[in-house]
Amino acid sequence: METVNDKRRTREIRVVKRVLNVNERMAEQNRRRFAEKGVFVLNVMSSPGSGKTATLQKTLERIMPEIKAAVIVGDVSTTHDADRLSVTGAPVVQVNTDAFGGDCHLAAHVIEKAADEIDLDAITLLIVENVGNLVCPAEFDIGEDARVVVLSVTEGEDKPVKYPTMFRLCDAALLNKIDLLPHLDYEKDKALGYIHQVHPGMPVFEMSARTGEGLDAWIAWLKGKISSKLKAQS
Ligand SMILES: Nc1nc2c(ncn2[C@@H]2O[C@H](COP(=O)(O)OP(=O)(O)O)[C@@H](O)[C@H]2O)c(=O)[nH]1
Ligand SMILES: [Mg+2]
Repeated sequence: METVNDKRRTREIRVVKRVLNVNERMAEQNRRRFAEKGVFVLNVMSSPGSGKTATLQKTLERIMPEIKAAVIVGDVSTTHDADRLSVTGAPVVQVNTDAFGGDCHLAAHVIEKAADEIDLDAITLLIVENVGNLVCPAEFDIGEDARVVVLSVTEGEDKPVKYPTMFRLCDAALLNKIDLLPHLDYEKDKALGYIHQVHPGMPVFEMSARTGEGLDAWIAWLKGKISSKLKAQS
């Protein structure tokens, strides 16, 4: 027998599915648009404070101007991250989700509008710094070519198993703030074990956005991804 609660649950599931279907269609449209323009899109996700902006600052400093890049950055409010990223010289569009209900993620239609503010003919890499959250952003395809999750050593070892969807769907993980390891009782091997339990074989780049350690391997991986997409298209 279906209870009132069961009916309510069914209705909620249908609504969620509908929202996600609409998002998937929009994401495919974005993907076609970016492919036509020869733009590689990287979706960077993590919990707040793990070092997305710091990592992107250092990454942009190293890859530009060889790779022409732009950034869309999402936060509930403020333009702090856009201010920090603009210093690199890359065009930056800040999205504040408090204008539409304080969403904890960037949906595909938001990326479509934000991309209108960028000259896609002038770039080969569009980086999206998603809203800080290990749950919602993983659910929303935005039309990206690669997804990475930043995980810092100050967050504890078990986040990959607590938030497995994020780690399952990402193509690589950046284990950030390794400069702090001497001051912590963080068990790095335990964290790596959890990551690979959820996503066997996932590339993990141990790095510090503060000292620059480990950035070369991450950047080589990113450049490899960009050139395989561009080669496959030409
Ligand atoms: N010690 C250390 N601090 C870092 C590192 N990366 C980021 N931080 C600091 O962590 C805080 C949050 O970084 P931010 O880039 O704003 O994180 P986001 O919220 O993920 O974009 C800032 O105070 C950064 O300076 C790192 O590799 N080592
Ligand atoms: Mg940030």
